[in-house]
Amino acid sequence: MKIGLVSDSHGGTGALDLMLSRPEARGIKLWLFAGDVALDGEYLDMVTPENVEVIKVAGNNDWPGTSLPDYETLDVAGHTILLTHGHIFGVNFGRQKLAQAAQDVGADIAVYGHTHVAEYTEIAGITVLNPGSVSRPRDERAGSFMVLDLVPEKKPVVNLYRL
Ligand SMILES: [Mn+2]
Repeated sequence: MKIGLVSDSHGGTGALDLMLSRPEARGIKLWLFAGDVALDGEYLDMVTPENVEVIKVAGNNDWPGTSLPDYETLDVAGHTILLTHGHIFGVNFGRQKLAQAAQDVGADIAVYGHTHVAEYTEIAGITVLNPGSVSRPRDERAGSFMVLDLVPEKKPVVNLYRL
């Protein structure tokens, strides 16, 4: 199953439109939006077809006007994903706490945002993913998103795309 990962659009809904226009984004039925800002997650939900699900969590810039959770744990295609913005796990200072939190909820994949820097790494057996910021990247000039391909019993396949 292909899952889109996107984060930190910060009002840049044009970047979300650009992302959705990309061939790599076609056919994705589940988007995970890792926060900042929540309204863009609602926009993504609005501009995708009805059978496309968007799951979103709160970012640090989504406080206090949101009822979104700080994290979600999802069982998808034989894998368990912890989705969170990451600020509550101090991701600017390392991803160990995040990996530990994933382990604590029985997740094998952690998806976060907040740093605006794309990352694909493994910490203590946890696949740790940051799709970067789709509209305000701090690693390269072009915004980014990821597509995660999940098959039960297999290692996740991860692709990063630049707009
Ligand atoms: Mn943030």
